[in-house]
Amino acid sequence: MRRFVKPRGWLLLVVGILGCNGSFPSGSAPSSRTSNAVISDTKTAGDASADFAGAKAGDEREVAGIKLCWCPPGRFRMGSPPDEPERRPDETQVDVILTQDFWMGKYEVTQGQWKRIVGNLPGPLTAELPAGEDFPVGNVNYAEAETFCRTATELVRQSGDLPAGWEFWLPTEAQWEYACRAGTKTATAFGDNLSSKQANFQGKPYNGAEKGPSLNRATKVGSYPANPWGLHDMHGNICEWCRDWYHAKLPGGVDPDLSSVKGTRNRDGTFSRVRRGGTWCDDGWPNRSAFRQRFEPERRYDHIGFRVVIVRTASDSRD
Ligand SMILES: [Ca+2]
Repeated sequence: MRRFVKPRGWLLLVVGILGCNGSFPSGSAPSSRTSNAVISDTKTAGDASADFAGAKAGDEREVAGIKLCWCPPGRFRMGSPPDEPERRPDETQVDVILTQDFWMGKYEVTQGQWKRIVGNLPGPLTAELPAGEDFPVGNVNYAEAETFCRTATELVRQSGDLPAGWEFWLPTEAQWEYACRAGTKTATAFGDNLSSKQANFQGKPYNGAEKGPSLNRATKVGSYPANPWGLHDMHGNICEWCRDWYHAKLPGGVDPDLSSVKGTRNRDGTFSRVRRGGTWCDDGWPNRSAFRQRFEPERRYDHIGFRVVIVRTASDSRD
């Protein structure tokens, strides 16, 4: 299992602000739905990997042919408020602090990237998921998505394009929602409603938005507007695997990572991982930033793919 590096000095300041239980003290909790807090990062002089880090939210770089956007450390309120239309009970809000900045894929992983890094596509194409270098990978199970991350890490280690202490991985659920929100507190990164002119989903708009097209299939990644940090298709197109096991209660606190903690059982006794973001075959409401879905890690579907993060790790070792 990946081990995170120890939080750096400024975390002490954050914990001091938030209190020992990680909750925001009365009066300091975010009250408007316009922005979340981004904590200014201070790179350690002499840090060998510092040059690899970004400077501000949305900075871009490319590694292994994968474009990435910088997500700074910060805190945010994960989940949806009680008055958000169409919200679900498993979205009860928690406060989260992410001490570790990270790179996140600007786009969903594409078929072209998969073929170049891993080889044959992991599952069949369909009428709704047609072939195309710039179309997302679908029909990929959780282990295969992990394999992509591991293989990409090894590839760029050899080429020297990825410094020690950084690895490709799937995002945690908290990282995913933090990046999806990109500083927003509204139901979506584009506001409190969503049109299928803004994201690839079935045409029924969310919360009174303008009606748009219903493609009922995947599109090339990046065909819809980016969120404030430069990330495309966090809402819609293909749904995205997260690293965590599904827990009915959202993980809060500091750097939550439930990838090794099995959570809520399915009716048949199995467990699911989390997937996020809605798809071309959903209506508008499941494309909200806080919407959560579960899926057993062994299974695959054409409308489920993933995007990568590059995170700081304590070592290059994995379990
Ligand atoms: Ca997506």
